[in-house]
Amino acid sequence: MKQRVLFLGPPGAGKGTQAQLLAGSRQLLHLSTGDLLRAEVAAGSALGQEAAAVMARGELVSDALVLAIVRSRLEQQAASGGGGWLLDGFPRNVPQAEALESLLEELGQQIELVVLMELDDAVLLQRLLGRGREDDNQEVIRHRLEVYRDQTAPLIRFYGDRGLLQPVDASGEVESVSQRIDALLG
Ligand code: B4P
Repeated sequence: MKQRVLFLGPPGAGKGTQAQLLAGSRQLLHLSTGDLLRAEVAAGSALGQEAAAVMARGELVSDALVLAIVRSRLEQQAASGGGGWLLDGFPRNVPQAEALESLLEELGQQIELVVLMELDDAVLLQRLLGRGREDDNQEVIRHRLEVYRDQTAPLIRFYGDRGLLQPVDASGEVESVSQRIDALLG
């Protein structure tokens, strides 16, 4: 069974929804940089204050900040005996992906699968408007989609070249998408 997995895909593809389900059923550590950043914002920490305005504009928070969060969680897990993990929403650009490679090399770990969740823009927009989070208004969503195309989509090639990428149709019921992803983990 593959147990070191990344979830890649545009905003609203359902990365968070599916990662949570899969992490629960396979007992993997679920690391969502989006959730971790929102928790910092809610706590009013210095880190959260730095992230809040950037997130509200639909842009990417600084690599250094996000990397520090991921590093501390993965190191913590490795120190407490290791185990599988599921990274949701990270990496989001090539520098983050390169930094993750170095970190995993330090930890003696490897990515086993990258799930690419694919969905039409019209459905993404519909789902995000339905969710109604603070950064889910038309204008910000459009900007997040542009940021995805410019900065995150190059990771499709990055992981494709490494033979790790598996595209998944992210349309339809949550349960159907979940079954498609589950089959990829073996
Ligand atoms: P994220 O928290 O990662 O959120 P997302 O990409 O918008 O959504 P996701 O794809 O997880 O969709 P979800 O399951 O919630 O990012 C938010 C912000 O955080 C970024 O814009 C950025 O500023 C910052 N950030 C995060 N990581 C970063 C990083 N590494 N570097 C820099 N900045 C970073 O699903 C969306 C909606 O669809 C939900 O309402 C859900 O219920 C619904 N849904 C899901 N599956 C469905 C289905 N099959 N059918 C119908 N509805 C469905």
